Amino acid sequence: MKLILSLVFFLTSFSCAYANDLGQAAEKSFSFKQLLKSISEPDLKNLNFSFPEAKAEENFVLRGDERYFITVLASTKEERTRLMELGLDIQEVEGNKVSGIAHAKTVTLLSQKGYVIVEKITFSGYAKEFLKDFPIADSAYHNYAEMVEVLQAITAKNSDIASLYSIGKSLEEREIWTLRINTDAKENEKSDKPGAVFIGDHHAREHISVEVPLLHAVWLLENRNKPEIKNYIETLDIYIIPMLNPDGAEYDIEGGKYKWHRKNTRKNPDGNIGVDLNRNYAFRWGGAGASHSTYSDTYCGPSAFSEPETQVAKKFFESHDNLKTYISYHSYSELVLYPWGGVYEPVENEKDRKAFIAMAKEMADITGYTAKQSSELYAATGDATDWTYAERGVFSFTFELSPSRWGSGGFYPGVSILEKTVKDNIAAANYLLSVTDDPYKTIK
Ligand code: 0X9
Ligand code: ZN
Repeated sequence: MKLILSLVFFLTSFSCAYANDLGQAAEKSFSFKQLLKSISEPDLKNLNFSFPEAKAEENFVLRGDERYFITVLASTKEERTRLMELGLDIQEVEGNKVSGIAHAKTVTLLSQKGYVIVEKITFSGYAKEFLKDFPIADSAYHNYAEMVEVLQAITAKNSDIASLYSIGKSLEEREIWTLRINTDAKENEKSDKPGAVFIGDHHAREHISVEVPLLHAVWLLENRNKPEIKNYIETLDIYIIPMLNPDGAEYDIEGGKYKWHRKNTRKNPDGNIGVDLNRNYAFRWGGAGASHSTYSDTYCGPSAFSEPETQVAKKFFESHDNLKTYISYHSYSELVLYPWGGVYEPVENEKDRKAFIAMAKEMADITGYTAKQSSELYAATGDATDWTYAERGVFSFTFELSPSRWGSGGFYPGVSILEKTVKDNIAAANYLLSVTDDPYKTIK
């Protein structure tokens, strides 16, 4: 029975997923309200498959996963950076404790070095044996095919100002889709208008970082006639890339159970999977806060820009001279971070530093998040936003979206958190659009 159901589900989703024709997609329409409603209250009854004996949530231990969520004593940013280098993927900082994900080998290393590990837990999660999708309770989140479907539909409906194109392929050859909003230029055509970029999901398991830019795109196009939005659309060049790491995102949900997968799906020569895309950019690559161990979640890769996904991002930023602002979405912790991330020193250029702080504070006020220099958390080299600022002069921010803690859901907070997170972050992103014409006006 399970087999038949899974076959029916597979065929239905396969035919939907690959109905990649804009015309067909246009028949389906997605409204912001409807999407928000569906992400707030997933309509389990209307899904075209049923779950005979499966419960909504079923705990299990991820078999074969040698990682732990640990809490270690460490009180300074220097100590936190050192922990990152030893392979701990820090997620939370509270007083003299830091928590994050560590491979068993890192746990041993930390103990040998005398670090005090005060808590160590194995992963558990939702199990759904026959889905190749999000667990049912989180079905409102968009997987790759569903994201493409939404992007196609909204582009088709707004084809006078929106274009959808691939800026390159992932390692497993998935297209990295980009929705561009520009009244004059389409796809790769040159534009002299000031540009804003929003990128989600450098990190596979941070699925909420896909929802925010995706829903922002829907919202912008739906509200295109509001005077303020109309003005942004007419005067700016807006790029929304909701899923930079599609292979990782799909791998994380494959089998309907979360794998806590962060990196891309590179098979390293020793068999360990993945390179951390947010350690793979070239600026100060491989230094502070990056791990050179393939088993670590913060493995920076064999060389800078070794990965197709970061190469695609590099090419994208290098081929557009007009880009002024950028948000790289991550989760979780509720932070608005600005450069530098790789060193503790502040940005040298005073005007830039002041503008960074002014913009970050404003966006933190709007979202209720906390603004700080990235390296206050821990130093990490090879991240996206240091590179885009250093090499391309783009005012670049890393957002750590909701929730604030592992205990409130961490990477997998469920659907209840989505509505507020999406709405607050659309407001913050719109603020960034409002200053993209001249980021320095924030300090005038
Ligand atoms: O470590 C990262 O790549 C980002 N945090 S996450 O939990 N989403 O992985 C933060 C990057 C910010 N940069 C620095 N702290 N340097
Ligand atoms: Zn991240």
